[in-house]
Amino acid sequence: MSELRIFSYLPNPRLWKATIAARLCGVALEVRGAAPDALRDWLWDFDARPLPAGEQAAQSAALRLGRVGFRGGRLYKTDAFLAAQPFGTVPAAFSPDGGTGIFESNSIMRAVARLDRSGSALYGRDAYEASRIDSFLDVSLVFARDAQHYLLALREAAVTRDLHARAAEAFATYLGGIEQALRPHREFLVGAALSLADICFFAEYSLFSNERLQRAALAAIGLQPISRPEQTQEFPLAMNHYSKLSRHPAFAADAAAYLDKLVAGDRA
Ligand SMILES: N[C@@H](CCC(=O)N[C@@H](CS)C(=O)NCC(=O)O)C(=O)O
Repeated sequence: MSELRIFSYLPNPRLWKATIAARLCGVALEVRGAAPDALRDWLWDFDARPLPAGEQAAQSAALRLGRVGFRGGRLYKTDAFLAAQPFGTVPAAFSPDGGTGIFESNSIMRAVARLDRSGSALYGRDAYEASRIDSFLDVSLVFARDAQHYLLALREAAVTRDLHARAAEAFATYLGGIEQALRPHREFLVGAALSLADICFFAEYSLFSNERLQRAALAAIGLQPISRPEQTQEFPLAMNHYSKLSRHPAFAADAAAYLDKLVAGDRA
């Protein structure tokens, strides 16, 4: 039986934070979801499910306006969903009885680590390591916020030079910190083993890399992707760490197809 249910659009690198952690510590997850546009015809609920056209009228009380990533679109979010998920966002996780909602992908990942009974120490070996992991998760969220504005603007064909410049600055700050943390020859971001900090870095960098699929839209306004390989030579330790993580079976299970698509896009 699953120990945590998660509803999300798919694929979603932020969901990988939980699925990678679950694979590493043997926690059973149930994931429900579909492609972003398909979620407009889903009922957003603990019992999230596709809403057939014939049932949509009966759910009209659940209609709300989407904001982030679904801007202006109508979404079917039940009152119970909003009671459990007050910000109304996905990924949205629930305890097995649906009584407790957990939101924000970093917190959902932490929930998985707290359910770990395998002794994997993904959330650190003591209070100091756990707190250092939290530090990485916090800076990742700051980066993620700027990245989200930029990526959504790219998706909505509304990117500006200003948004690109802000994303480039956030990227350089984030990668600079990761690079520094791995100096001179550290294998992991915290302590001597893989932790939630590494998983979070991997997921956020993967999501950001999605900008590479919008190369043509960027070129049209005289810009280039920020995460292009030659630029990341500035961050050799961070990129080497990312590349090693991408080959780890627990990471590749989620990321391989997504990353292959990016590489194919670079060659096109
Ligand atoms: N920082 C959040 C981001 C969650 C988020 O913003 N989700 C958006 C989709 S990208 C959403 O669910 N929007 C629903 C709405 O606007 O109604 C996380 O990491 O989980």
